[in-house]
Amino acid sequence: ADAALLISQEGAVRTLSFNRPAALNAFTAQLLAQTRAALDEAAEDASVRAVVITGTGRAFCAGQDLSDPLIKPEFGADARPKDIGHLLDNYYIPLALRVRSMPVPVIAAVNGVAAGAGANLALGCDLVIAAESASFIQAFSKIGLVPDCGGTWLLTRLVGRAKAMELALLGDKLPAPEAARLGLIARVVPNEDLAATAQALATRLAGMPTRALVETRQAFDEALSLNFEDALKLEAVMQSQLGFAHDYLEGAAAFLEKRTPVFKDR
Ligand code: T3D
Repeated sequence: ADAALLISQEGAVRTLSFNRPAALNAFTAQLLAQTRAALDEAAEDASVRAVVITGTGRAFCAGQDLSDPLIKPEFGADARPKDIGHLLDNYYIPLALRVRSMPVPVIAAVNGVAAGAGANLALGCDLVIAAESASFIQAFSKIGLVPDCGGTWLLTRLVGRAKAMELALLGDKLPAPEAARLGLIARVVPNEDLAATAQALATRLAGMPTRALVETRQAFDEALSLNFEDALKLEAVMQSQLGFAHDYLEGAAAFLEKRTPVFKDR
């Protein structure tokens, strides 16, 4: 139970819990590496059809651990910018890309404060739900940095430039209910319901046609930089591939036969 990352599985749902509650689950290099390795493992494990990411204690994740001994000693007065780049190249970028390329849907169950890279890692997940008392803080500007872990890309697209700039420049705490109203996250639930809601949503997604869900994520991401006609063409390419897959045949047949489908593609 002393592990910085707890890993559990219930049915087809793998849950990863950041577990450094005394430091509000801030990311050390070790926790970042463990999270990425756990996602790699979940990606390779055919028994996993959905992943939930959450935190223990009163925080989801306070972002980079600003006292991480693995990183801090490397910060000489002149070397700091280069070393932050190193940290991003080696830990944050691969982790953010890993989340966004998982072969199964990823749900962030934001149980408490999510700051800096912790906030943006959550926002990069496929479905973000939060406890009523949770909050999101773009803490970067306060320590002289830009939003990272995808923040520049995600925030502007999720809430538009005006709100994105307000959140990023001021770095104020955004309560979860307000985040849901803005469309930054999908929904807010009572604190005591968060874990069960996340598990139920993940279980539901795990029973759905996984490939279609994952290609939907990919299509949405790609469509952001396509014109309408090219988006239509991309949909057609994906649809024609999915049309030959087991899950479409099963889904359509089950509908016509008025029975419950059993999906298995991944
Ligand atoms: O090198 C780089 O910086 C690269 C960049 C990477 C990306 C980033 O994520 S940059 C952003 C880093 N994160 C922050 O700046 C957030 C810092 N934390 C806070 O602003 C506050 O802790 C919160 C708003 C998140 C919560 O406030 P509050 O009042 O509820 O709790 P607290 O008392 O501040 O924190 C409780 C403990 O957690 C405290 O330790 P203590 O005094 O009880 O021993 C605090 O130091 C520790 N803690 C919280 N956040 C971090 C942290 N320790 C290390 N790093 C943290 N980020």
